[in-house]
Amino acid sequence: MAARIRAVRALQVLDSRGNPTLEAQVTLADGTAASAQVPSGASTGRHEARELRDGEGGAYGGKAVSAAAANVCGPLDEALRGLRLDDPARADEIMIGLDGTPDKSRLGANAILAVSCALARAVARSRGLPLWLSLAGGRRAKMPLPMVNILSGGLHAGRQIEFQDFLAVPHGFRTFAEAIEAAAAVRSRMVGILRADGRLPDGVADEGGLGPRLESNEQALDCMVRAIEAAGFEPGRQVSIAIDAAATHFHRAGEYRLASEGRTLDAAGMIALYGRWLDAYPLVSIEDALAEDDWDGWRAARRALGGRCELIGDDLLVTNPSRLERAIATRAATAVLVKMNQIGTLTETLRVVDRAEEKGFRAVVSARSGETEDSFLADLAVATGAGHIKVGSVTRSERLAKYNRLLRIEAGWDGRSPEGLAPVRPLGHHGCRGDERVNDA
Ligand code: 2PG
Ligand code: MG
Repeated sequence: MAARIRAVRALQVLDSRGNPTLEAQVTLADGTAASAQVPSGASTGRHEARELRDGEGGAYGGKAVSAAAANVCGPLDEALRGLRLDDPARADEIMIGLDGTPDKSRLGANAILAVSCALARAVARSRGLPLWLSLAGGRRAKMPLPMVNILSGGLHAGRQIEFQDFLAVPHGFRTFAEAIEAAAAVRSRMVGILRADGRLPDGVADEGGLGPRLESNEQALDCMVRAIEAAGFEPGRQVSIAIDAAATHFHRAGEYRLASEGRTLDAAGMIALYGRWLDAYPLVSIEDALAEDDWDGWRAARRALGGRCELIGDDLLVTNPSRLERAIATRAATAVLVKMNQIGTLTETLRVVDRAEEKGFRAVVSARSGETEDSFLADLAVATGAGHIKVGSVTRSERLAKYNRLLRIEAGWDGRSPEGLAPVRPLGHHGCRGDERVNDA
């Protein structure tokens, strides 16, 4: 018989930026207890669910989450206590209903998500299953391919360059362990290259990437190719490049301002720039190529580039079912970035991944720039068979918690192992043209 919820509580803990965040704990009637922590973004999208912070006058310069914690210990505990857990979505539905707002701003997406994840973990534990297997349900669990942050710019690295992430995609390997080893080799060669060029920054950026001062955004791509080669890999065949432009954050009044290069482009100019980069570099995906509400630009981008690389919507889609539907209907983007705290419950997150899969959109499970030691999303990526995971660089323990969890899953430490590493399709190399590969039916 399914267990019942005995109690729910929450605690204010700290994230990787030293800001307060929430940890929720769920105890079941059978005595099982489990907890989960929630992350927080810096380059957030306007349409994300709202995290509740105490605000001006509160502790931690207003960033405290004591009101969100109180919502867990008060109304959420009251609503969930005694609930029988035979339907995994029921608790999330109750919390969504109790909050009553479209963006979870009353009780806080941070409060609701912390409970949602802690509950999923408690259920898995009570069933004696590893989290990924319990989450998978009928889905085909698979090890994901890591997209590893090597160079950082934008809001994560003091805006040295505008583009936010330059990532290594180690797709030419048989296992997750080999893929991570390759990415670590590229990062370590990048340190050597930047040092030799006198550009090695003192610290690391928010996600453990290197945030050097460069002459242009394109120079970051040159450095990526050099580092991949220096690590002994063939660019495009073993290790390719992905970027997160996070273009919302340098978009003003309809224009994309590349201040570090002293120029401004419109959407067509940005698309032309990406087209040139796709000709010259082994680029397999571009995230937030354009701004979060530039739907016309996104449609044009997919027409022009959608057959050559993935176009991932992060700020554009914010893991939101209605925005994903709009992208499907209007043929904007080819993939969705999946961040649980953008929508605020596990159930809605899984719905987005399933719907994306159904419509031929790729899903990339992603961490936030402000993270914790919680490795929930490693299990989520495996459970959904999403194919890709993006959690930052291969340094800093809040990132390694996820990679190391994946290494343990792959090694069979849970007593069961998922299938192999999902192969990335480097679109430019497969002769796939235009929009053909995306199922628009
Ligand atoms: C992104 C994320 C992670 P943030 O833009 O994809 O890289 O950043 O959490 O700051 O939104
Ligand atoms: Mg992004």
